[in-house]
Amino acid sequence: RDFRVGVVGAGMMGADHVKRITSTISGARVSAIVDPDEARLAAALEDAPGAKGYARIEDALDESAVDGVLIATPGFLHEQVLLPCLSAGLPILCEKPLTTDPESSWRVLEAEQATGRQLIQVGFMRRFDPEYRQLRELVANEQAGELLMLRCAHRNPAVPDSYQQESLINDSVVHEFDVVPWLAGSPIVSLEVKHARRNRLTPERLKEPILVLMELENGTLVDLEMNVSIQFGYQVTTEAVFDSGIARIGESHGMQLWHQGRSGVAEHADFTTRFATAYDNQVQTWVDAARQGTIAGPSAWDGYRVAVACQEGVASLLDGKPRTLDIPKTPAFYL
Ligand code: ISE
Repeated sequence: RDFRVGVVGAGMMGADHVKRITSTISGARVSAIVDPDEARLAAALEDAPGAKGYARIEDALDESAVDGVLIATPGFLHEQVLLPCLSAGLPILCEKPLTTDPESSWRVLEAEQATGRQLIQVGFMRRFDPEYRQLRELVANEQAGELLMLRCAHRNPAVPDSYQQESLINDSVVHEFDVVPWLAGSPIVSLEVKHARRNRLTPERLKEPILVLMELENGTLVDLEMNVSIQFGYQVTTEAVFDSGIARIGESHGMQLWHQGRSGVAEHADFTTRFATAYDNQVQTWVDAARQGTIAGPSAWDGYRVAVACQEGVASLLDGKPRTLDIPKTPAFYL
């Protein structure tokens, strides 16, 4: 029978995942949606025939209504949803970040280890994007030589009112903190955040764009332009510099239109379309693995490492000083 997924949080990402599981993912269906906001809950339930609504995850667990849980609440609520789901021994796909600081991530690691097996996959979906996978393969096979530098750009047209200065790191750069070491095959050892001239179109409470510099253990240098008021569209690109070549991913593609004196290709408006394939691949892979009692993507340990990078990233965002990352040895449980 189908794997029954409980989606917790029916905001933008949660609602998107409900539609995805219902229409695209095979072998699974949404059996429960959890959200304390009645209007959001009712809207999401319309996209999931047969699913039941709950205000609290505990109520869905008490009724044994789910075989696995997809957590798509805001990050600060993740820990309180993760812990009861771990106690129930359920496979979990947790949207990024795992939690919003290293201490709470560490508590989650301990709770997961107490269950005796890895139950958590973290929603760093870029690892499931076809072009990111191709680039990782190019790094590994050294067809163009060794990787020397990565030049990344992460641009959003605008951000919601809930987005704060720290969100530049905790909500946005969090993706590069996961995907860069995965691409390069080497962990981040230090980082530094610099401010560009302030974009006059950014909301009053924000100061951006920023430039994040990272150094990896193997000497690869990484620069990232993080920009959340670029207006024109959503764009995430990477240029990789090798001994004897460069590679670019995330460039605009699709139909080119010559019209009214210009030529061009349509841009994405937000991440739900830019990373649609990545999200589809991620959720399908999670469902297939969960049915076998395993995970097949970024682990809670990856989530912990990223939480440490975010903590140092926020510190550097606030005082401009470089930071080194102090990550403990990977526990045997996660090897
Ligand atoms: C958002 O939360 C995401 O996860 C997107 O992938 C990212 O591009 C955006 O900047 C974040 O706010």
